[in-house]
Parts: sequence; C-alpha cells; structure tokens
Amino acid sequence: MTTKRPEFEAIFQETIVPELIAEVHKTGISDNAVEWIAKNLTHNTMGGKYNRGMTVPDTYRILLGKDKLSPEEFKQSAILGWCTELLQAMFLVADDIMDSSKTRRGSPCWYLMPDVGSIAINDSFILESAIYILLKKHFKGTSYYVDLFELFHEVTWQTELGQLVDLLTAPEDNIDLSRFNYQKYYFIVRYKTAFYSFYLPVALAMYQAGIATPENLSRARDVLIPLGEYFQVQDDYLDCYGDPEHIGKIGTDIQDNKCGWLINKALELVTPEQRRVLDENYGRKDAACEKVIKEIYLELGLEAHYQAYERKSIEMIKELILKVDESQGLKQDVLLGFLNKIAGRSK
Ligand code: DMA
Ligand code: MG
Ligand code: MG
Ligand code: MG
Repeated sequence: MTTKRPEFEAIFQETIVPELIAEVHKTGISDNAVEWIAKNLTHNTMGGKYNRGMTVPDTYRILLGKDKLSPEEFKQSAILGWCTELLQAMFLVADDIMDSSKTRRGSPCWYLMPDVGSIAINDSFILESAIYILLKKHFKGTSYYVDLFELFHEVTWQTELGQLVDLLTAPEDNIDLSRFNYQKYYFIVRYKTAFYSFYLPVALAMYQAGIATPENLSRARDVLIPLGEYFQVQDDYLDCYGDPEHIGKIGTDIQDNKCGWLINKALELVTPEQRRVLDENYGRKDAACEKVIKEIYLELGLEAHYQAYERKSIEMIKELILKVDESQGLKQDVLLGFLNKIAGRSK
C-alpha cells in the first residue's frame, strides 16, 4: 500500500507544525512572528505533489518487506519525508525569486504574497533550519543521526551548485545561445534537481531501514540520478507546454534565458534562418518574443521529439532497474515505484 496524501498531511499538521511552533515559542518571540512562521511553514510546504516526501515511507515499507507500516514506523519515516519537503520548500521560495516567477502551486509565489517581499529570503532560511530541529528532536540517539545530517548537508550543497550554474548560464543581459550544450545542461539538472529530489528520499529510507551501505547507496544513486534527469526534462517541457492551471505555475524559461532541454533540442535541429530567429528572441523579457520562440519550437516538432525522449528514458531506466543487485537488501521495487510515480506525468 502506497502512502496516501491525507495520512501524510496529518503528520505535518498534527506533529511537525505544532512541534516547530512550540520550539519557536520557547524563545519568547512576539506573537506576530509565531503566526508568520506558521504561515510560512504551511503555505510553502503543503499543497505540492509530495512525490519526494511520500517516497520516504513508501521506500521504507518496501525495504522492511511489509504491506503496511505500524503507526510508529510510518510517523518516523513520514517525518523524514517532511524534512525533504521542507528542503524543497526552501529551494522553491528562493528559486521563484531568482527566476522572477509569478505563481506556484496555483497561488502567487511566496515573495509576491501581500506583505512578504524580501522577507521571503529569510523565510527560506527558516524552512531549511526547521529540518535540523526535527532531525534533532526525532533522530538524535539513533545510530544513523550523523548520516542523516551529512546527507542533508551534501544534497543541499549539490543543489546550490546546480542553482548557481543554472543562473550563471542564464545571464539577463548577455544572451548567447552558443554557450548552451547538453554537457552543461546535464550538469545543471543533476545538481539542481536529481540529488535532492531522487537520491535524498530513497537514501533517507535506506538509512532508516539499516541497509545504507556504501555499495547499496551507490547502486541506488546509479538509477536515481538518471531518473532525476528525466524528471527535470519533464519539468522543462511542462514549463512551455504544461497548462498553468494544471501545473500550478506559469513557465518562465524562455524569457529567463534558461539552458533548458527544449532550447538545447531546438539548437540541434534548426536551420541557419531559424537559428537567427532564436538568437533574436530567446531570453527577452517580452511576451511577443516568447511567442516567436514557441512558433519555432512548433516548426521543429519539439513535442514529438520530447515524446520520443520520454519513451527512451523510461525504457533505459527500467533496464537499469532490472540490473540492480537485490542481494544486499536494496529492492528493485523501490526504484520502479519511484519511476511509476513520475513516468508520463503532466504536472
Ligand atoms: C528547479 O528548477 C530547481 C530547484 C532547486 C527548485 P526550476 O526553476 O526549473 O523549477 P520550477 O520550474 O519549479 O521553477
Ligand atoms: Mg524556477
Ligand atoms: Mg530555477
Ligand atoms: Mg522549471
């Protein structure tokens, strides 16, 4: 049985928020600050797909070989799941500022909410710090406490490096498509997305289940990183072709001059004339230029190229999964389950 949203959300509302708020109260901070933190936590951490968060209890259950976790087992792994969602919340609050995005999960981005503005920067730090408060409260004394810490620190660092290269490759005032290539692209997506979104939740459950040997971790990583790359290609596709009502966000990649999958694919296929049009219109903060780029994408049949990429990726990842050695406690079903959560997604 896979984790259901209501049981996962109940842990947040009944355990995570009250505990964090109790911690905040201990400082004697003013009531309006307490209310602010409660709002920051709920607005930015709830309402997503929870692909990352719910994968922790889903993985833990499979690794223990059970149909259902006990309430205590579920709670412990759901807390680690919420720590991954807090990390995601921290990155998204900052990412939306850096990408000049307008909406997230169907609401205005946090920094655009009334009275928030640049307080959002500090709010993202608070979301990150909440992770370590929860880890201390629930895992200090376990044999793997330091491993959890190091894992969060490592993937946070990797994500920050990925975000840095994502931003450095997309300067606002110096547009030069000849600097884009797949090598840069795959560095960006591996670092900014794959480690924290795919490796992290599975590795957390592996520590909890006591099977996180270096060999098992590296077996898992060898599948989860390609899975994360595929996920970010989907994200790039949806940025242009997703329905904003359905995906909850309005795409910004073309106007932001991002080194995304679609522009890299386009650069591979263009005629010199189409290339000139891309050079003149990509990365401009102008809806008319963005429309011209989308017309070129249409001429190039990028949607069909994406569908072909998607089929090939799913196939390739399934093959990788079938080769995973299960003799040391890792289970192919963990990886297959994660693949099935995202394969062919439209949001
Ligand atoms: C996402 O990149 C990476 C992080 C670390 C949030 P993105 O800007 O493509 O994400 P989104 O499309 O959700 O803004
Ligand atoms: Mg973004
Ligand atoms: Mg971004
Ligand atoms: Mg995106």
